[in-house]
Amino acid sequence: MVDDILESAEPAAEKLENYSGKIRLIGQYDADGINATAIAHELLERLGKEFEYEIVKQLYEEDIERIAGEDEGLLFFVDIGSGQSDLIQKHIIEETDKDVIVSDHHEPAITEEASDFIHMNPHFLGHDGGEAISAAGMTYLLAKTVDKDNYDLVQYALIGATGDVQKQEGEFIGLNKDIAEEAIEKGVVEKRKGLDLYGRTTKPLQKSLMYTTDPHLEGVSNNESGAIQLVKSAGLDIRDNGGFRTLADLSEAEEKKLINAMIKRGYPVQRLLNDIYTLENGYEIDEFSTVINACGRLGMPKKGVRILLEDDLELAEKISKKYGRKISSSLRYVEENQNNEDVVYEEDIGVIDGNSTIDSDFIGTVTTITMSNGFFTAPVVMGVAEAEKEKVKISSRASKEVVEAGLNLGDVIGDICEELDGEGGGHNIAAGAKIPQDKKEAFIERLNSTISEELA
Ligand SMILES: [Mn+2]
Repeated sequence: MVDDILESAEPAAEKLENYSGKIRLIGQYDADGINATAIAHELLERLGKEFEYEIVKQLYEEDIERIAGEDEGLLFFVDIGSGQSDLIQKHIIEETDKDVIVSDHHEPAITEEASDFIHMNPHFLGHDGGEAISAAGMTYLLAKTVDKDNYDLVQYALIGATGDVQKQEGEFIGLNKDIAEEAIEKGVVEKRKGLDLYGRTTKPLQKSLMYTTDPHLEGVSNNESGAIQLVKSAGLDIRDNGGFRTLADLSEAEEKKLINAMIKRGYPVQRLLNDIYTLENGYEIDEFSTVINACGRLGMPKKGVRILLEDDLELAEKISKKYGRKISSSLRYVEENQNNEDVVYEEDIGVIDGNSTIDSDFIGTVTTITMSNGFFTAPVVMGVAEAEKEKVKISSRASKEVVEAGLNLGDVIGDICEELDGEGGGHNIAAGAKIPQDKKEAFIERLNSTISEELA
């Protein structure tokens, strides 16, 4: 199935192999972009090329004009560029004699024919760039087209796809599935069935269990002492030297004991079992992708490239702690303002106004957490935080129940954005937007009234 992508990567592979000047690599700052950058970085090193690289958060017109003026003659964009392909065509192709390669999976702004540069994108081949393959996957297949010995970079393709939430109900689908099978076959990742609970790698085991409410675990859901009791009844220690153990800290045999104890109580454990992927460095893929994502969120995306390429687990641990502290302080702001109705309030939707206190890179995580931990009872929660260029970033989440009842939050947000001069959209359960700062109140009102109408 990946054959068409491998074939479509040939012009890019040839260009990279034959190009003798200096190259500029430009990647996007999320987990997928950082993994794609790591693959491209390694590819260029292996080819012995001279190159510079940068990781950007956005690619505005002025960024493209700036890049058009850089010294390098070949510009290599990963996980960014398709959405700006019209601007690349205009400012780089038509105004300079530079060459461009884009390896991306976002919706292309112009067709392949209208791009007078090498534009790799799964949409051109009829694949879904949302779920079937990430930019790290595209760039991995490009590296393999250059030299099939580059297969050792395959784990980055999967970490990137995981970061872009491409797994569906825990499983890789589409081209990612083929890539995952290859990775397992090569022994680069291990796959087994395990309990797919919230916080598997990050929360104390008893918390993961008590937060499980779908399916309801009688005596354990929302009941911490009941959860601890379950762990003990399975003959497992709740702590080790490092403090509380997470589900991921259990050995496979211990996890089986826990599963058996749950089956004995008649819990529908089957519904909680999913594929768990473990990397060679011992990290589970979801957790590792969170760490790489955190590097970008903390404004240190190049550290992510270093963690990946040098397997610097000490740095990974440091970043992970730092990220955890930043989330805790954001959540503290929400708690401290629980009774301040200008900041946190609940009508038909729950609202968190992060103002300038919650970083726009953290508002999404805060919204997800307050949606899942019962802080709000509303079926839709939104967070808003100041972003660059006099805009605000909006993050919203819907409960499973209202989505199952037919709500598509992505469509709702998309429609409001059209009315209010914003940009946004997303999925049925999670969506985001950027709107002008002075439209913030109007946006909240519109979302609130739309949700109350939809649910009436
Ligand atoms: Mn991506």
